[in-house]
Amino acid sequence: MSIAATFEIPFEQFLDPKGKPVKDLPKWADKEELLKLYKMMTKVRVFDTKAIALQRTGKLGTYASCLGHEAAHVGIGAAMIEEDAFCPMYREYGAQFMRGVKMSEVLLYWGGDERGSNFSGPQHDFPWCVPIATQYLHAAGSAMAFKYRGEKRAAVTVIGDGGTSEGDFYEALNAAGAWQLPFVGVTVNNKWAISVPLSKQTACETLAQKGIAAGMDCVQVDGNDIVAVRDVMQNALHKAREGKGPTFVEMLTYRLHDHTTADDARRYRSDDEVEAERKKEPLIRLRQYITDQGWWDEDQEKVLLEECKKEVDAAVVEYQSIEAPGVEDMFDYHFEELTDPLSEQREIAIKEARRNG
Ligand SMILES: Cc1ncc(C[n+]2csc(CCOP(=O)(O)OP(=O)(O)O)c2C)c(N)n1
Repeated sequence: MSIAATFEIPFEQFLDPKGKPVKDLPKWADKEELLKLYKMMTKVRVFDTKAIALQRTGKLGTYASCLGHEAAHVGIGAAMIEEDAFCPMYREYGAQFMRGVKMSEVLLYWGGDERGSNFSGPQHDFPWCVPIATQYLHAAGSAMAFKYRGEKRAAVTVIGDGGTSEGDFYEALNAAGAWQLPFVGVTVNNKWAISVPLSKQTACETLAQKGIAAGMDCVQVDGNDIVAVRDVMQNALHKAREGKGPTFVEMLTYRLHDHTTADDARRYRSDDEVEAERKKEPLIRLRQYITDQGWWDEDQEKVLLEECKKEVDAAVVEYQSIEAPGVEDMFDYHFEELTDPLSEQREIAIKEARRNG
């Protein structure tokens, strides 16, 4: 038997877990840029910690933490341009803050108010997508529209490792590959899909290789190394906007918090595993690198944490001061026209809401 085809999956990393460069950093990774990325990752972490505290004290419905994913998310956002479209799942706040989504909007959404998805910043981005994998189809569809209209824009979407087992995921990749769409699909491989470990999810050696079957360039990246994430994303996006086809990117990272605040990961993950992964988390290594360069010190760190805390606290005040939507919204935004029984129910709901204050 001869070989019909062979494939390789490249792996990209610039900073090792201790913040030491494994090769020369790309030109764009200068002091100004790396400090900007570090500050944003820190802001995301402070926000995440506060959001969990809000949920624990009954001020948010539930919340999906992004602890440990800061480099993956901020790196994605940093590589995108305004004209691109982002189709997120439900925990990519770092990418969204980079694109102008407000912290108070994220809080509003997890507080159970759909108006949080009406972003004041990016008007072309999609709302959070909790049904796993459907966002991949939204991105493929958007990318198809960009190509059809001859626009130099790309659609970016994110899915978890578990999500790559879904049919929608494969269908979107197939369409993006077959039609050579300006599409960049990311899988943030955090090793767990709630309680299902990667080893039970797939027999694939890498998730990146799932894109090979769709005929697209595939790459695996150290998702805790923001330099690698941003660089790979920048290249993939440039290629997409130039009409040179889609890319599928696997980012290796780890979910350091529970899946959401409704879950207790201690029931299925060992403390040893989590502690080993904590040592590789993204903020430690970038802080070490910028400190080694003489660009960062403890005093700057203290000032930054104070600034982030203030900004997050202000967002919480803003979130808490937004008046709850009227009960009529659930009728007005679901139906073009109300049938008689629904109109009646709408009136009853309004009266009841008034009566209960
Ligand atoms: C279509 C669909 N099936 C099941 C669920 C329930 N569900 C919510 S999150 C989740 C696991 C997702 O894991 P993964 O894709 O690895 O992403 P992660 O949350 O770990 O980042 C599941 C099964 C859902 N939201 N949508």
